[in-house]
Parts: sequence; C-alpha cells; structure tokens
Amino acid sequence: MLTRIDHIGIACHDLEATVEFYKATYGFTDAHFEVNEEQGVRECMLKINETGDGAASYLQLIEPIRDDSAVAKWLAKNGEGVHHIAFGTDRAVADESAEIAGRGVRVLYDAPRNGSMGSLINFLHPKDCHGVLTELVQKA
Ligand code: CMX
Ligand code: CO
Repeated sequence: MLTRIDHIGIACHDLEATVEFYKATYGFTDAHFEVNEEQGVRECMLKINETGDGAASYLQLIEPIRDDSAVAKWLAKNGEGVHHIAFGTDRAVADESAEIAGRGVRVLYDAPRNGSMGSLINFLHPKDCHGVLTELVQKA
C-alpha cells in the first residue's frame, strides 16, 4: 500500500543555492546530502515532517552531475521546477511495482534501484500517469 508522500523532486541548476533558499525562506534545517551516481544527480533531502508510518516526507532537491542524465535533459527542456513526485510504500517496492504494472502502467526498471538514504526505488512512466513522473520508495 502507498502510505505517504515520501518526497517531491525539484530539479535545480545550483544545489547549494537552492538548499539555502529553502532554509532561509521557510526555516527547514534537517538536510541530508548525497550523490547518486546511477541516477546522475547530487541531491539534498530536506525533511518536512514525520509521517504516521515511521517514515517522513521530504523535498528532494536534485542537480545533474552529467549532461546525459535524465534530470539534465529535463532541465534543458523545462528549466528549474518540480520534476517528480514520490510515494512511499509499506512493502517491497518490487511487489508494489508489479501490482501497479498489472494495472497497465509502465514501470521503468526491471528491478528496484538505489534511492536516497538507503531506500529502494522504481519509477512509473509519466505518459501513463497523466503527465507526472512518479517514483515509488521503500524506505531503508
Ligand atoms: N515529468 C513529466 N513528463 C516528463 C518528464 C517528467 N519528469 N520527463 C519527461 N517527460 C515527458 C517529456 O515531456 C516527453 O513528452 P512529449 O513526448 O509529450 O514531449 C516524454 O516524457 C519523453 O521525454 P524525453 O524528454 O524524451 O525523455 P526520455 O523519454 O528520454 O526520459 C524518462 C523520460 C521519464 C524515461 C526519464 O526521465 C527517466 O528515466 N526518469 C527516471 C529517472 C529519473 O528521473 N532520475 C532522477 C531522479 C532521481 C531520484 O529521484 O532519486
Ligand atoms: Co526522487
């Protein structure tokens, strides 16, 4: 079952400047930085709130580290802004993905990949989700 908004992914050109905006403007302070080579991004997870299922909701600020990454392509076309939404699941993301695929939605990866903070992730194709790139997250 999908139990929470795990995060909203926001693409930016300058990660540090964008994190500073969210800190200075809204007072968010709980920031976790990491690099995801496979996804081609540097990122910062800014914690917004705890959720009822033992996890939390975040903003995921992402800056491309390679010109051929999905986020670099998207930024070149659209400029900065909301890139994807991510739902948290309370079970294995492989099981969640398989069930959703059975409803006719394309799942992008054959097997889950590594996401933020030790999570396992997969994505649903935006063209099958009314224009929204949708990520599924199984927390660590
Ligand atoms: N949101 C909504 N629509 C999107 C989109 C997005 N983020 N990215 C692409 N699209 C749309 C495009 O506008 C385009 O539509 P039109 O044909 O109507 O113009 C269509 O999808 C194809 O887009 P494209 O620019 O040709 O891009 P690709 O098909 O090469 O790639 C996608 C699209 C979704 C398969 C690719 O972005 C992908 O694999 N994404 C998953 C990985 C990812 O985004 N990683 C970064 C985040 C990492 C993390 O969250 O941890
Ligand atoms: Co994400």
